[in-house]
Amino acid sequence: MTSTCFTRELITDLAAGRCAAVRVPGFFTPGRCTEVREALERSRFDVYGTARVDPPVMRFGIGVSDHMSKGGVADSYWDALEGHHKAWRSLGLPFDPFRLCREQLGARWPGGVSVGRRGGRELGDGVAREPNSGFQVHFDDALREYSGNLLDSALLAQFAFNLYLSVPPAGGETILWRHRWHPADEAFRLPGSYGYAEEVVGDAQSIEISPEIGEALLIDPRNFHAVRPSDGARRIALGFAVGLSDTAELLTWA
Ligand SMILES: O=C(O)CCC(=O)C(=O)O
Ligand SMILES: [Fe+2]
Repeated sequence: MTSTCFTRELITDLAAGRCAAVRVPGFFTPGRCTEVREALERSRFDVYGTARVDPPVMRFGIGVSDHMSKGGVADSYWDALEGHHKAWRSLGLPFDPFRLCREQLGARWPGGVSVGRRGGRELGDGVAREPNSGFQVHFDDALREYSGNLLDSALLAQFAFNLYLSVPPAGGETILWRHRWHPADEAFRLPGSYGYAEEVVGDAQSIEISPEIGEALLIDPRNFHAVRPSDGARRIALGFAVGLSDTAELLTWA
């Protein structure tokens, strides 16, 4: 679905599985994209843990997936979060891009949107990710990845939000399959990786999205998805996970 904004109806349809993805072109103006992109391009990116994430994916800011421990969140995450906020502040942007994303995402959602909490503490608000060599076929599901609730609230549905700041002239497509995790899929798991061999999706129906600069994409990441390698330019997106809580709030984390 392509829309001029995230409506209550589209978010509901995505949560209910009635549509696979919501695209909002022009979510950020070209000027805003350039401002954030140029600041990021001047900055040093880190890399996701390379044992789990191969080919490597660069990131600016932290993600909870690097700090999972025994089905929970390691103390190292909370320590790293301070550095994360410092790094984003050091970009000197005149606006907070993740706040802006949240505000625009939740503008028509009656329950509002805020950064999720765990044990009363706010989680990370988002991360800039650069999967120039692509993302393996994978799914994201906090209910499977963590024992108990990741957030202080129970979740009814989950989304992945991406806002594209830089896209390559070729490659970099996001592919989404109509296939959700099933125990038999573990036979296709790449050893030690977050990803699966592409055969896992079999002949499932798929859609291919070539994101545009300034576009926001909201998907249900429990459907298997992948990003193809980029050719010719960096592929940089702001991203965070979104949960729909049992109190009908949208809660974000990274
Ligand atoms: O970069 C994208 O288009 C999707 C990345 C992804 O795997 C996610 O947001 O869960
Ligand atoms: Fe994902």
